[in-house]
Amino acid sequence: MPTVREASFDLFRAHGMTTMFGNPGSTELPMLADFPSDLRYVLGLQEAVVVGMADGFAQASGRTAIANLHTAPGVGNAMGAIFNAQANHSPVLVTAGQQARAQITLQANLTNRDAIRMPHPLVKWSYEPARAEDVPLALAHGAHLASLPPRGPVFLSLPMDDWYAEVDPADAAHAIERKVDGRAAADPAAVRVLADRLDAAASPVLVAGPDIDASGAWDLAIALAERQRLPVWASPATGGNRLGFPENHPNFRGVLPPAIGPVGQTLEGHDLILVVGSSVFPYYPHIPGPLLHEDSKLVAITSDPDEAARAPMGDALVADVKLTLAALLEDLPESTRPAPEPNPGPQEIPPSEPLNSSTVHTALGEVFPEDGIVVLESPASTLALRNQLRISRPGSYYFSAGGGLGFGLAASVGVQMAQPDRPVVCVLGEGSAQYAISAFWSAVAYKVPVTFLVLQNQEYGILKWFAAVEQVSGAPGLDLPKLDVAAVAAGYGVNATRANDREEVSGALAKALASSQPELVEVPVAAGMSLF
Ligand SMILES: Cc1ncc(C[n+]2csc(CCOP(=O)(O)OP(=O)(O)O)c2C)c(N)n1
Repeated sequence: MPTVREASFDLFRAHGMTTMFGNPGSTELPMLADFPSDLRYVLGLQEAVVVGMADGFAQASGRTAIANLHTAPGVGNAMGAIFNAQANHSPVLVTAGQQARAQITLQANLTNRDAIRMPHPLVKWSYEPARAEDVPLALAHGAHLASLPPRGPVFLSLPMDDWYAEVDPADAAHAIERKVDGRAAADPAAVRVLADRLDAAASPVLVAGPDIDASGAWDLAIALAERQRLPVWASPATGGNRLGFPENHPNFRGVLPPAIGPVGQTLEGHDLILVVGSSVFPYYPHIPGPLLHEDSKLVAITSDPDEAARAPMGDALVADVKLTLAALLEDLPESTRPAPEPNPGPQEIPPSEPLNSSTVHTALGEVFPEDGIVVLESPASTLALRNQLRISRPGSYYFSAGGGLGFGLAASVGVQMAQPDRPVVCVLGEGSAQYAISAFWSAVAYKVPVTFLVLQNQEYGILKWFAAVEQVSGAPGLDLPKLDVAAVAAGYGVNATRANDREEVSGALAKALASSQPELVEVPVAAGMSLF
């Protein structure tokens, strides 16, 4: 009879989940005993890093990733990262060890006494199996659910003595073999109606969201925009954990502002707004105004029923984004509308001393490889990076839709592990780097050759900008003098250097990109927001 452990590891293999991110404690050791050589364990030194790495790995590989945490305190440490994973629609199977069954009721030390409730409301499903022999089936349930739309994290609490129990081989084989396909196509009649509305519209526009990339619909979105001559806006950066459209394409207009009034104003003049693969909309901050101009109608295509249901305006079609765009294209003729105004491309940034973040991103653009990937967490320069780099290939941009800092540094390690043949550049503010700082250790330990670019503006720059928007003055805690990330990274074993002018920045980045080790370039930059 196979043990729970043997059956569970066979299940992981069957799902292609052969990389496990974790931070172990005594409650996890029985699971990890005699760890099989065909699986890979990636140690993170704090649980937020473990889940952040798994989030990046899941998104960049397109497969469910495992994050194995230490009972209640480990889950507690990971909560911010689990929040990010649900906002990113990232399929992560989070497991945590639990006290032995015989000692849960008496609440022995390390008992996660309300294990199932703890990660709510951030996970799609939270469970502790009723019997030890149910663990493989529960893991299968979790792995399938995490990868079904809307993708997202699930949680399993696993008592530490369960791994030795025996399971019925036939039951285990069923659990291991099952495949569940989650791509659901839209009703053809609804697609036909949408195609007719789009074709009949006088001035339609496309808003491209992250699920275009996640569902593999990149080329279809381009084909749709070109065939229907649609100008294209990226969904607001706040919710854009991935890009939905090439930002150097002639039809691309820019990134939508994230607040209610400005979104409505920006889309004014369009009688039909087609939102694909995004919520409507990831608003922030609160700048009120009409949701839409009175002459505008909106239709959203999303695989997430909740996104469809909670939208404050417009119609929605709940279905797989890729299948729906493919079906829509079949029903749509070449439009005779005039082509949209051409994309003006990046703005020239005048030289400044110290460097402006936009100039740093221009320098990055000069050396950024064709197949490069950016993982971004540099809040005051998010738009500058988007505007200067104009990333234009699928699977090339990752950002935290949840906004919880700590995603960027950790996720970049997972993204690079999932895409070992593509160069990954992780762009961080020096404040953001602190929330997952020990991910530098994992990058070094597993020789993950991320290029870290740290912008040192000695402040929480974006919060000063928010303070102005919110008309708040005199708030403490917004300055970060002399935070030396290069020195800290060096302490973890990262090759770290500083660059002070544009040539030094591009030179140091080119060198870092050519390295097969993690490398860090820290650049002192001017305070304030960089928008272009
Ligand atoms: C977990 C978490 N804590 C706090 C915040 C609030 N917050 C948003 S941006 C920011 C400052 C980030 O500073 P830095 O990385 O230096 O970037 P800058 O704004 O200067 O570009 C903070 C603290 C957050 N988003 N997430």
